[in-house]
Amino acid sequence: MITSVWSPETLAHAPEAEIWIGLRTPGTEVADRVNVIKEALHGSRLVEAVPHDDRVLLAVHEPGLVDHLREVWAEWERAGYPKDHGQDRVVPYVFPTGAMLAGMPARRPFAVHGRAGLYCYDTMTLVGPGTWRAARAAVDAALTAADLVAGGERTAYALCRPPGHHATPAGYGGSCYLNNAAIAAEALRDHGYFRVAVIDVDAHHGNGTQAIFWERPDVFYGSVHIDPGAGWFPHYLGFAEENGEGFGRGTTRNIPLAPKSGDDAWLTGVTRLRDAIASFGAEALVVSLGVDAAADDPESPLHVTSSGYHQTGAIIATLDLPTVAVQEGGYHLPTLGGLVTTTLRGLVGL
Ligand code: SP5
Ligand code: ZN
Repeated sequence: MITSVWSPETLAHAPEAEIWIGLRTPGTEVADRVNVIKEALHGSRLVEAVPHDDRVLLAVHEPGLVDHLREVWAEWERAGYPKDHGQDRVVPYVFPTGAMLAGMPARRPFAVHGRAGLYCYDTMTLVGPGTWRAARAAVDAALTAADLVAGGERTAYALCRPPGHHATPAGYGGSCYLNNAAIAAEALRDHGYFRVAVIDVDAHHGNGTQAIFWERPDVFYGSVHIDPGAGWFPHYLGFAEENGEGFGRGTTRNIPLAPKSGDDAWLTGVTRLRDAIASFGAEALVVSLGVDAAADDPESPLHVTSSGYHQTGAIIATLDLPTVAVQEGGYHLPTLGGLVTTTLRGLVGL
């Protein structure tokens, strides 16, 4: 029904924990997510990601972030934090935000535990031995799916993990390291699609994707998500007033929903985004496909049903555009695979 792209390397990232309000809590973004989605895709064509160079990756992210993610775990281990302190993941304790710097220039910290906060904006998103390999393989999956669509396939799905939509030009957080969806959008631009849209149906606002395309007139970003103003991640961004700036004014659209919203409000939101993308005149589409707005999902209070996800796909399909779907969130392992495949079926008219 659809070609899906995955990589065994995406299993290498094992965050094990999320530090939330200082507490070590079990990680929700687990490697088994890949296995259950892959199982649910049985019967459809599944190909392995093709390695790509860093060109499109570096069009989206600052080289400092990319170098940091590539190196920091090895530096952490070499400096002895696992052996001497019992901390086997990179966890920052100081963040060089405006609150600290007050506009003054920051020095590059000598200590790795100082440097750990340089590109990281929360304590939830740990870096371990397999993090870089998995995040980089997810980028290859997104790029391979974009290649398939540019090569004539109408729809391709990238089983990316770790997810990406919270990763900003120079920052990681929200269980995301590299922004797979933004990289797919940039790749489609590169392949000659003049105007590209990202429709983000993950339960959370994709602050990273929004940041990357904030001033871009050629890439539309639209998201329906749990209202950050009701107390949900990413807390600081994702409000209806955010519409882009500069040349990008009007090419960002946010539809925050109240906790406990179900299919009706959700599908109205998806339809509004569909209409906005049609008026924008997109020639190709990226779907940031999180399924964590489902009722059973532990990470959001939204109540979208399986039928709601099928309809989500079907509404997006009425845009009739070459489409790359990129996996984002979705954390309830027993239903995750079915929610993803039902959305994909809606997307291809099945
Ligand atoms: C890609 C994606 O869906 N990222 C989700 C990021 C939201 N995580 C915020 C978690 C807030 C605290 N959750 C409490 C449970 C602690 N394990
Ligand atoms: Zn999410």
